[in-house]
Amino acid sequence: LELEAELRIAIAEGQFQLHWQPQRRLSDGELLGFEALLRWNHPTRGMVPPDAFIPLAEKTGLIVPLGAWVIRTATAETAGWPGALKAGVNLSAIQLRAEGLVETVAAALAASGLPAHRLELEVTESMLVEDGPQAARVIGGLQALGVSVALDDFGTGWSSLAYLRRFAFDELKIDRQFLRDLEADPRVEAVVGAILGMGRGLGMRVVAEGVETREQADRLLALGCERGQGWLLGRPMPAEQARALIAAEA
Ligand code: G
Ligand code: G
Ligand code: MN
Ligand code: NA
Repeated sequence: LELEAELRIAIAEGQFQLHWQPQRRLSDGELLGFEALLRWNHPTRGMVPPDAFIPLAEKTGLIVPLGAWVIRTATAETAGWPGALKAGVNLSAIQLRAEGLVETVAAALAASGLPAHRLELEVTESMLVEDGPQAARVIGGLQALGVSVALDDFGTGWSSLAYLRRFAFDELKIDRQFLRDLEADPRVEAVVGAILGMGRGLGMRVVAEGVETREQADRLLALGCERGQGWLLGRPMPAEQARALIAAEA
């Protein structure tokens, strides 16, 4: 079968699942929330990573129903989590462009009972480049529901600063490529320090992605970065495991 046909079957038959990766406070490891990462549990190919099917799902428009499934499932799986734990969900540019995203999110919040402020939708710069005014309307509509919006993969695009001016993001996620060279290269440290300063000035939370070592976490803390996500802090895991982790750390 062609991958596209398989993708249609997979959506109809529910072959997808979400894995949840922890986000933590760097100073003491306190859990702050989790990001949902989509997985395709294929009957013969095994676990297919998103990079292998999201581009095709975008090209065929299947990302719209698939993305709606992600939003419904993410809100349903996290509604019972305690306290202020956040649930992060990645959006595709195609979802932002399609009709009905705000309605889909509102309906998922209502059906699950998840308070809007605990849902955080992650967008990337490239979405804003292609669809400026439409993106601004949709992001505004989402924030009007009480949902937070994060700018993901920050620092990898071209014109980040214009977007920071135009959109009131709640959170910036520093792309993991910066973490790799953080200790070795003082220029990287200066850039990360500057991103943190902008975040503070604009009242945005800043999260470092791809934190793999204690040394990186300590470096980030010294620069004033309070939040992180990455293998040091937790691998992506199924919802039941995330629930157990939350219970164990409560
Ligand atoms: O673990 P990782 O391989 O899961 O993710 C690879 C890429 O796929 C990342 O860029 C991530 O943002 C993206 N991704 C993961 N889950 C989703 C999703 O539900 N929707 C969209 N649009 N992208 C996702
Ligand atoms: O684009 P986005 O930030 O949504 O992508 C998240 C991606 O980063 C996923 O593929 C996830 O599996 C991966 N990831 C999460 N933590 C780490 C880490 O510490 N190191 C590396 N190399 N990848 C990570
Ligand atoms: Mn993300
Ligand atoms: Na990222």
